[in-house]
Amino acid sequence: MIRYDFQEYTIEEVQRRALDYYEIMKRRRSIRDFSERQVPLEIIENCIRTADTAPNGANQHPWHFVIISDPQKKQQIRIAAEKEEQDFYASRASKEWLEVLAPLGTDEHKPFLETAPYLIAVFAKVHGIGEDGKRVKHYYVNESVGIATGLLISALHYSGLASLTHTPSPMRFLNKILQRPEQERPFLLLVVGYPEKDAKVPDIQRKSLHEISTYF
Ligand code: IYR
Repeated sequence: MIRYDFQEYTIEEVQRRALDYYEIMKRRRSIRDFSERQVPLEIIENCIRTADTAPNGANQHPWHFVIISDPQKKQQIRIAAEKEEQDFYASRASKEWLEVLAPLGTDEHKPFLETAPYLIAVFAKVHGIGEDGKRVKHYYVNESVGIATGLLISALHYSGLASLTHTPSPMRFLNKILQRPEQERPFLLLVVGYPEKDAKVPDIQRKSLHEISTYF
């Protein structure tokens, strides 16, 4: 064990920081109208470093991030994703599912997969591989990768970039295109960049505190 270097603030500072962070984060929106504006790779790398600070099962870091900026790879991903999405919107999604999606205005066209400067494919390592080639069990994989992805989205937004969590389903095609091993399960595809000048977002509201919480 080593001593924890906790950063202490006065309670007034803590109050201000909590509010400041909320003020920043409440402006985050998932966007679908991306511009082609380029973003330095270093920014993406630092946000991924933040993701890797996530608490995770047995400190096994059961995640892998693939950063995609190559136009050919992006095109391959778009073609494969749109194929799945065509099936999804035409037949696989239930009527109930399509009804709740309607206010978001989504469809099977995913041009942003080629327009945005980066796609980050997040993979969950379902199990590890030991030096002897045997399986190493991983713990709380979904929770860990979900938290890491949340931190990543938050870091990207705080840095000043926009993102979209995109989940073509099924998305096993990502293993093939991105040459990832079978024990890595695609978790989601994050689209990252700047919004187009006149980017539009659905007119939807967040919930109030009393709707999402209870106190004892
Ligand atoms: N994966 C599809 C459908 C979709 C599903 C949910 I749940 C959303 O919140 C948004 C979209 C798509 O990306 O269009």
